Amino acid sequence: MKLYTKPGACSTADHIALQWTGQPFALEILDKETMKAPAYLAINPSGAVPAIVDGDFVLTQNTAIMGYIADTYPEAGLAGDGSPRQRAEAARWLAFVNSDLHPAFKPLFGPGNFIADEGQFDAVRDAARKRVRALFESADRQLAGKQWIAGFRSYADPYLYITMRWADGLGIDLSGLANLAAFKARMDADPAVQKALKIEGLA
Ligand SMILES: N[C@@H](CCC(=O)N[C@@H](CS)C(=O)NCC(=O)O)C(=O)O
Repeated sequence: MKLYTKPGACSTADHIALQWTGQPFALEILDKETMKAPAYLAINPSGAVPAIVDGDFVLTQNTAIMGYIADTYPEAGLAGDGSPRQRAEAARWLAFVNSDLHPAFKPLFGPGNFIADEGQFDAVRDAARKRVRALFESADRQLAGKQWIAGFRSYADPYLYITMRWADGLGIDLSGLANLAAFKARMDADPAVQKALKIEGLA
């Protein structure tokens, strides 16, 4: 299995998930130019990461890729113990990160994609910061008394972790969210996380 990633992007979450499996995999690290070059557009015409290629199977979309990794290596427990309930919990929190939290950052990364008037960029960014903070508050409540967002370690955790790194980089106020801070510290200390970050040049 080969993963295409861009350092620190949502694809780094898949990289961490693959490291957690302990299984061999290949990695291609892209940048903003190679992501839009013909060789990669042949794999993902939208020029976005992540993508994986496994033999003749090409897969895009982060949640599908996480599911594929989890199903390929069930012993890693990335979707829980295989019971319908744990699979649903893992999928629920993966969806929370991919469908709610990740898109909430988009106005911060590119306000011009949401409004043409540059004079309104700060207002768009402020609204996005509030939305992101509210979503992290909800994750913090979920993490009360838990080490991992689904209640057990799953593929949702590295994706949540990557969004926390984005929040750090953007200076989003996460003060007072102690459960989330403890989660981030746990991930920062994880050897597989450190390995993935080092390989992507982020450590
Ligand atoms: N719906 C896609 C979104 C993936 C996505 O937004 N990827 C970002 C990086 S986190 C990307 O590659 N954006 C295109 C770009 O940076 O040009 C998925 O879930 O995989």
